[in-house]
Amino acid sequence: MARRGRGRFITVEGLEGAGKTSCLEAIAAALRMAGEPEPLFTREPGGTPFGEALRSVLLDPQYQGMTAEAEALTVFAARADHLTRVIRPTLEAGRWVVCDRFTDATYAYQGGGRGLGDRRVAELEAWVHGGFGPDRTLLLDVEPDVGRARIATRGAHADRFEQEQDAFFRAARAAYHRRAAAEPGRFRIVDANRPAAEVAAQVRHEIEALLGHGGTA
Ligand code: Z5A
Repeated sequence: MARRGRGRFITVEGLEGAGKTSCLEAIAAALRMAGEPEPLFTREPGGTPFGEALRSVLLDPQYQGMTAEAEALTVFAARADHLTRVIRPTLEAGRWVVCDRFTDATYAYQGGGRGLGDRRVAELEAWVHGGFGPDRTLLLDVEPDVGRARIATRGAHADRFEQEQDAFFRAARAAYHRRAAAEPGRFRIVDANRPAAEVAAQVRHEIEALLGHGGTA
């Protein structure tokens, strides 16, 4: 039997409350409909025991004074572990990986939101994963107010990022837009202000289109 080629690496990005969780379900449905094997679903920060431990630190409101530099380095420490132990081996084995956030989130939140700028993030990106990156990135683009109103209904305690002010999220969204404009071949922007069913339909369409272009490699 012929060995399957490298799996596809799909990332999902967007502000809080954009609907990334529903998007992951729509991706799974599209792949199932196409008869593709179940992908690996993972997330950042996180995806390994070490990465999940760092995620807890990053989200913990008691570390509110963490510097932008420390935050970026922590995110990339988790990513280095995740890439080496989970993402690359899974792709090499021919399986798709779908990741809830990846390095574009660092450009958005640390580069944009915290004001660290693109250059510092690019240096860490070059060190940690060089030319490696997602095959397709779905950016669920939501107005910060709309996203925040959605998560407000959850009733959980706000994490360290959720406690940020509107300016932080506007800067993060602008950074996402710059990333998408710079790499139109990789990004697909999904208007996530729309009803959930419409968002899911576009997500399924984007995955079907990717499969139509040699998805199983
Ligand atoms: N972070 C970082 O700073 N740097 C990095 O490099 C990385 C991450 C990788 C944790 O991420 C934090 O890490 C993140 C940035 C930082 N913090 N922030 N902000 P996360 O992915 O866990 O955090 P999140 O964005 O806060 O997740 P979230 O709030 O769960 O958002 P979501 O997954 O997009 O939302 P959801 O759970 O799918 O939906 C939220 C609710 O809205 C839910 O009740 C849905 O039923 C509802 N919903 C969803 N879509 C719709 C539509 N279309 N209409 C109506 N209602 C909807």
